[in-house]
Amino acid sequence: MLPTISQEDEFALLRLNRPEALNALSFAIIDRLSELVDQVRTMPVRALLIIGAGDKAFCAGADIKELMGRDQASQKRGAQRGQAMMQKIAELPIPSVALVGGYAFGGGLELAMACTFRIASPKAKMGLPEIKLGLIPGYGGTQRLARLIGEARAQEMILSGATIEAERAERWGLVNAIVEGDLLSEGKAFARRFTIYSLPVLSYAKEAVQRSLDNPVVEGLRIEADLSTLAFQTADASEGMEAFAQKRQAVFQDR
Ligand code: CO8
Repeated sequence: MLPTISQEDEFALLRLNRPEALNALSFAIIDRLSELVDQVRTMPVRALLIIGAGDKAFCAGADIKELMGRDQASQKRGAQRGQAMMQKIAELPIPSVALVGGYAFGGGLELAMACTFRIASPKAKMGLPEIKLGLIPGYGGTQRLARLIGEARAQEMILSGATIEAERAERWGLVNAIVEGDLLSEGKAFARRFTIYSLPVLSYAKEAVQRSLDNPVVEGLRIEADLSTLAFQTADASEGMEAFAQKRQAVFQDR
């Protein structure tokens, strides 16, 4: 079945819905995800959570059976479709959290890496095993993994196709936290550490950090000066500073 979106509390919850194939990403699923991410932009939500159906997998990657026998042109278009969908997630103004409850392999890990954060259950297993198929990652993995964990570890994972356990993923900075218990409740609790703040200010902060990775530091500092000025001009900045001076809790209104 295709993925679904729903609103739970202040969150958009995107659920991969193909447990019988460990939530593998067919092209129909990628296209649906792309539509759903567009929909998220219109929802009155403060963060996006992405979860896989079933207790075995977040997502086992691109649908390998569908990839077989494709010609060069359709392979390239396919990679670009997956990349574009994941880039849409990365560029959302609200933060996103991948809830990795089991396997996150190949395109599944790439989907998780397109999110702002990843939290994992202790049994989660992650990897980019494309090399074992005679392939390399095609949905952003070669770009995002090194940015997250550094070149040497990214090369180690991509060139060996090795699976890493949740514990090592946390140590390497691939996941933000390992959580026991119900993954969705834990995901909401994790996200509430930042969704309590002003949404426009959160989006400026997220954008400034993201753009630091694509720009030389001098250009990044210019971007930071611009975005921090935009944040400074919000009513929420006035409220936050006033609340500090008055020794009370700030009440942000997303403006
Ligand atoms: N694609 C299609 N079907 C899958 C996939 C997948 N990626 N992963 C699992 N499935 C299916 C299995 O075929 C099986 O179906 P069936 O019951 O009909 O045989 C069902 O899900 C259950 O899987 P297993 O029986 O294999 O479950 P296990 O618990 O034994 O093993 C594993 C779980 C270890 C996760 C195993 O399923 C596995 O290794 N899966 C493949 C992981 C992988 O290699 N992922 C990377 C895929 S390539 C990719 O993501 C990017 C490619 C480049 C993109 C460019 C595209 C244009």
